[in-house]
Amino acid sequence: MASEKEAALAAASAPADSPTIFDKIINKEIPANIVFEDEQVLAFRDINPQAPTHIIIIPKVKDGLTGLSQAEERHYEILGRLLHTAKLVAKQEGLDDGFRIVINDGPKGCQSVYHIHVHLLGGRQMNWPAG
Ligand code: IU
Repeated sequence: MASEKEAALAAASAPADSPTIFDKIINKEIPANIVFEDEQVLAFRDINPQAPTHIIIIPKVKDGLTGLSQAEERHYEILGRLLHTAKLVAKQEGLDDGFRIVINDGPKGCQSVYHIHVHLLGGRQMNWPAG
């Protein structure tokens, strides 16, 4: 199995709007533990959780947003919606003492799936600085 770094490098060279595994989750072609869904956004539990609560929040339409580094003015609404959804899900999950939001970008940011996503992590004490 490819290492996380190899997977990130392979994905980085993929065309901007190539489908990813997240499209299959959106289209319900593969199962995911979905915790929130509306017309624009989907949130599901990470298959490899790094905290007791680890949820991935994605836009249903990528619109070229493979990662945050590709953001344009037209993405303002969806970027805000992703963060606002993270807050709603944090509340839903009972993360009342705090949580962490992470957006990995590019190979050096350890991004492995090139469909923009927000990580919501909580349920334990976080450390700083992040690794
Ligand atoms: P990253 O920021 O691109 O590294 O995050 C991708 C995340 O998606 C990572 O935490 C994976 O565990 C997670 N994930 C998932 O939840 N379900 C999947 O089918 C796949 C990855 I592939």
